[in-house]
Amino acid sequence: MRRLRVLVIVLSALGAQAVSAAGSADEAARRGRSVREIKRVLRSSGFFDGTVIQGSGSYGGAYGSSSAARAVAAEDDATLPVAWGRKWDDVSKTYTITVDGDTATAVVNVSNEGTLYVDLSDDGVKNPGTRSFSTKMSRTATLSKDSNGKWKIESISVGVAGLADSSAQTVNVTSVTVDSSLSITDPTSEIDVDDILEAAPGEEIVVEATASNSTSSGLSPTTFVFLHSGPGYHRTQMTDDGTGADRAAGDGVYTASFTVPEGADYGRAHLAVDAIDSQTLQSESGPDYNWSVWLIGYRVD
Ligand SMILES: [Ca+2]
Ligand SMILES: [Ca+2]
Repeated sequence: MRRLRVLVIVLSALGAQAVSAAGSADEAARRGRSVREIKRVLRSSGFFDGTVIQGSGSYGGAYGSSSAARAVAAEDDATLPVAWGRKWDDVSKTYTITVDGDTATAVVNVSNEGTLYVDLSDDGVKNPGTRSFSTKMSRTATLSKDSNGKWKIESISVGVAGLADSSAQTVNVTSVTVDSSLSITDPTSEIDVDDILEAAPGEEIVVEATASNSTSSGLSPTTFVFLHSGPGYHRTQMTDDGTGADRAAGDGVYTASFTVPEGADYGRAHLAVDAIDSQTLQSESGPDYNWSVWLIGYRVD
């Protein structure tokens, strides 16, 4: 009798274990479904699509002329090349998704291999020197599951890009203000999708940015700052000369504006603030590429 009772207890314990194993298998399957659904939501959102976050060949202009190329006035003056650009050759992207009940967080990391083209000879010939580089971009999002069981993006961070070897990077974007309304100083803090800037075709958007650079190049300026906007990521130099939309000369706030094109596709769009160490562009062969980018989404409607 006593032996039977022990056997019953053992069987009960085994039964409980089997139920628990089936439960965690269900739970694992549910999580797997959620992760697949979240990836799909991220990919179809327009905030993580291939062109934007991967940085395709068109990002930054594969080979665009500098409108502001100027004569060297002093030995330590940094000038822009006759033409320069970048091409991204190889890209890999990883999604890290953590599901906790009806909320989830996603970290999207992108690694890029690319080539920098710098042409210093004003000879009407495209004959740039080339340098290869390795860069990375990171972006986060928070999602929640609605009452219909569908995952939705609640908030999203700025995309932050820089060198794969961050110890070699001296330049950093430190703030971006869009249309005096959206101001970002911490690129890791997420913006509620309801607060994302909305713009209509034909509307002018003013972008102001600051950047830091710990370089010892001694060049002036230490950093060139560019704005990329619109389809094809048209590149415009941001200036700190007090003209146009720039409120004050020499205050470290670089400004540029762009007009949302008439006929622009409705939906998600991006602008990017792109800070490059000026020494990178003083030679066709070196030193190594040194840059920082913040990628900011907006909505055309
Ligand atoms: Ca040339
Ligand atoms: Ca300024």
